[in-house]
Amino acid sequence: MPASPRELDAPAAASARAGANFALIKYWGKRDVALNLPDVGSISLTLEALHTETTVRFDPTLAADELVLDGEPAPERAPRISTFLDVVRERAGVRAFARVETANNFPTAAGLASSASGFAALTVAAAAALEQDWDERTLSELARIGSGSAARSIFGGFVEMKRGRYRTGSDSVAKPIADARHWPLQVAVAITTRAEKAVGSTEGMQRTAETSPFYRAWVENQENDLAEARDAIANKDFEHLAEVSEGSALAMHGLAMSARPGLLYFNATTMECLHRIRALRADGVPVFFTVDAGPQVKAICESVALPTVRDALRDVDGVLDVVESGLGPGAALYAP
Ligand code: 2P0
Repeated sequence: MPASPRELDAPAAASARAGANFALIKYWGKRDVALNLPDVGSISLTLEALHTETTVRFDPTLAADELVLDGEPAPERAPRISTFLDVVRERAGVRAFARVETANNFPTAAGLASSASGFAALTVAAAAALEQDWDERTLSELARIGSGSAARSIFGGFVEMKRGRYRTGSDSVAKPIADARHWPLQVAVAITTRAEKAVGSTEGMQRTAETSPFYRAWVENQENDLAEARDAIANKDFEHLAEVSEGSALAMHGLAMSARPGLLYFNATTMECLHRIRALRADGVPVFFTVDAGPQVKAICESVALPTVRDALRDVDGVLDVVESGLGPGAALYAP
């Protein structure tokens, strides 16, 4: 029997920062919905310029968990945070509600995966506030319960998320493959709309797994893509990484389109950007694309190509803005 939870005598707080990440080899589909266990592994880049800062304060006088997002109370998003904090409280053996203040330095609605950096920052901050000396593997496992992609933002640079085999999820964790200095790629994100996406990733993945006739083929092919991407990263083989990453992104979107009803995350500007990036690469510019569950386009390039890529994307009709970032570090505490 676990010991009964400890009451806090006084408030306990900590702050952490985590970079956003996006996958080159995509996560799409879960083998367990409650624990966010992925049906496929994934490989991602953690970003430097786009991050979330989160302060969590466990306070014995609070009657419920509270959430402040970008300076505004956000009670509609609090239940997801509360469910996650219940897991943290249970592991830490502590009973106290918390006030979570979290801010992104990029628009939450812009489709730049704020759940990944958000849950990674919250995990690291909550562990420190409750004086839990959890290792990075455990932090990654916990962050995954908040959001599948958050497991990856615990680490910096190039990161691989493991599918895992255990039903508990103890082996469904991320691990670093190479740090940002190994291959300092740059990213330019073309913002094509500021509207919230129509169907969130969680729902989109479920619909795909339940209704696409191609879902098993997607799962079976993933190990090949992961192995190719690992090799390309180890060898800094840009052309090879471009081919396997674009292939994974297009396969994910093709798969999502084959769900019933089909999921359409691209808009016309998204497609224009993809053609523009392919044309640049055909002209010898080292750049490739990826697209997540929304219409923004991420262009990944060698640093020498960044000005060319940025200007080309700005020039596409319908592109509202281009946000740039290098690769960044993993989630860490900071003094606010
Ligand atoms: C990825 N995405 O690998 C994929 C590709 C979006 C498209 O991980 O339900 O917000 O919380 O596990 O992590 C976004 O999915 O989904 C995502 P949940 P999450 O980056």
